[in-house]
Amino acid sequence: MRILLVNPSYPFEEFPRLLVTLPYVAAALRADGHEVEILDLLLARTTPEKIERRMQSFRPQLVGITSVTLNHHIANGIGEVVRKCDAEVPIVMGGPHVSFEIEGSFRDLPALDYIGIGEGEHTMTELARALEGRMDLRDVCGLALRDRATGRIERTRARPLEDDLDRLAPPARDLVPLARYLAFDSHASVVTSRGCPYECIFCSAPAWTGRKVRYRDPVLCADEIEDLAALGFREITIEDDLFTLHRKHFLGVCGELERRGTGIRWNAFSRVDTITPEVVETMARAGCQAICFGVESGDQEVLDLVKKKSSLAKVREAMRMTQEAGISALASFIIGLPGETEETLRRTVEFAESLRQEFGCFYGFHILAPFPGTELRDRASDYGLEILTSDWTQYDANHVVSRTGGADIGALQSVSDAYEKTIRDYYRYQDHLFRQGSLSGYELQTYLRRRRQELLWKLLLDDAVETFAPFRSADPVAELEVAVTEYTGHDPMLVARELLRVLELGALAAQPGPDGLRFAWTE
Ligand code: B12
Ligand code: SF4
Repeated sequence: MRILLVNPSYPFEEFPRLLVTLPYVAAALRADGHEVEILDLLLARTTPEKIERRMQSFRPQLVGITSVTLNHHIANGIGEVVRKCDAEVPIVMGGPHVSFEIEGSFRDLPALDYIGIGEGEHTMTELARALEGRMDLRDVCGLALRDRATGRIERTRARPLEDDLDRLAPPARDLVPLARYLAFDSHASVVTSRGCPYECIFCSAPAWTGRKVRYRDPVLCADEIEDLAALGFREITIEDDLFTLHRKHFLGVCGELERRGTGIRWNAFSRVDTITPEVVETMARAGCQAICFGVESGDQEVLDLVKKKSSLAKVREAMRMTQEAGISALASFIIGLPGETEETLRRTVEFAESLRQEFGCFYGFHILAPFPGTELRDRASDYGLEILTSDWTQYDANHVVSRTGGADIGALQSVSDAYEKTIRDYYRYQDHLFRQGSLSGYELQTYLRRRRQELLWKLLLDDAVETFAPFRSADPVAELEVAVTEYTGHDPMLVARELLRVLELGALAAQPGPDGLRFAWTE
């Protein structure tokens, strides 16, 4: 059967990476004999025309759409366009948001027929089989289905988590517009394990990827990373909930990477209490350049209340060890957690700043969003938390959507705003250093990446290149450079260099027409 999988755009607070989400689902479907296409709109603006075009050219017999809470409204818009194009085609959604918000998701999108709850590889394959009449729909595990005639919603038996991750077909990255990701200098995601045994109340991991952790063969993980390096990706993000959890697995992956000497740089998520000098030194030798730690709060009582099971002393220790190993540490904080007061907020800001001053680590603040699937959302009142809205567009971790008794909304928002301002000031300072020629090493590399991404982002999100008048001169690329410079206001040298790069990569291609040459991003 012909199956179209769609990845909606993301409201860009953070820069996008090449995800494995739909490539895993697509690989499983392909291995079962289906013809699969992915319409990946992550590095694009989602417009009805793009969806209509693909619906017409591919004529799918099943459409699957992924989303997280933040881009769920965009996924709904895609579902509506799909339904307008084809009144019959079954539509299924999956991902962490819809899995925990079944009734609401059906309500928000009348065109929705199915929800794949939890891991999608087997559920989607069985759903396709059932739609082909090869098995009974009600035997497909992990499915919520709505009867079109009666509107009744039913759930089938739960889908067990896949125990043997090595059984899964490797992610079908060939189905996504790789050239765009390379043009964008994106990180490529790799998942070496699924699950986390901890039970932090603000996190959906325990209910989502499960408390029993499942590991892939380290050799296969290193193969995948090597393949990505060969494709031209310069940085990998290991997306595991907690990469440094299991010593044998973690040493296995790092050992393979070190032995192969791929030279590829990567980063990962960790907990401070899993860090030892041996751990960070091993990671550094294997190419790790940054570790993101969920520190969450600078107040021990808040940490205890949210079941983080860590201590401020351990945070300091981990930051020191990471710095000594030559790895950048990023401390991630959540403000507005249960127990938050203006005093704990002040302590958190001071603690974050002390980590920067003492250990040179970066830090980031996010405002608490009590996501579906978290203990905190399910038992909000037990934790003294008032949820102010379920408008999912506000769940971007930059808006106040809940409140504790002790800290008012203005106090939370002002910490977040002050942090945003610090980042903007830092960017301006970097611009100044760059103009003076005093940036070097990793700082220069990240600066250039940011400039490049700002430029490309403007072009991609506005669909700008496609709207330029056709070029008729003997040197259309030079004409394009002038048009892009005028449109974006970016430095002409940067524009010339970047356009050349994206044209060489094939991410942008020239299309001759009757009235001249036009350029367009390839899908
Ligand atoms: C990569 C990632 C990101 C990326 C991209 C997110 C995206 N998808 O667009 C970035 C860095 C942008 C990001 C940001 C955030 N993220 Co994030 N992120 C992840 C992460 C680490 C990995 C995702 C992944 O690749 N997983 C591996 C693949 C195999 O699993 P999967 O994506 O879930 O896909 C499977 C199933 O969902 C299902 N499925 C998915 N789609 C479909 C479709 C169909 C049709 C079917 C049938 C099945 C199906 O099948 C897939 C294969 O099994 C997950 C944690 C995790 N371990 O999953 C969190 C996670 C998705 N993020 C989360 C959160 C909370 C955030 C932040 C809000 C965190 C924060 N406070 O900063 C921010 C947003 C900040 C902002 N202001 O924008 C939550 C999601 C909560 C939610 N309900 O949306 C997660 C689950 C982490 C957690 N445990 O809490 N994140
Ligand atoms: S915050 Fe980190 S340690 Fe806590 S449950 Fe989520 S993934 Fe696990």
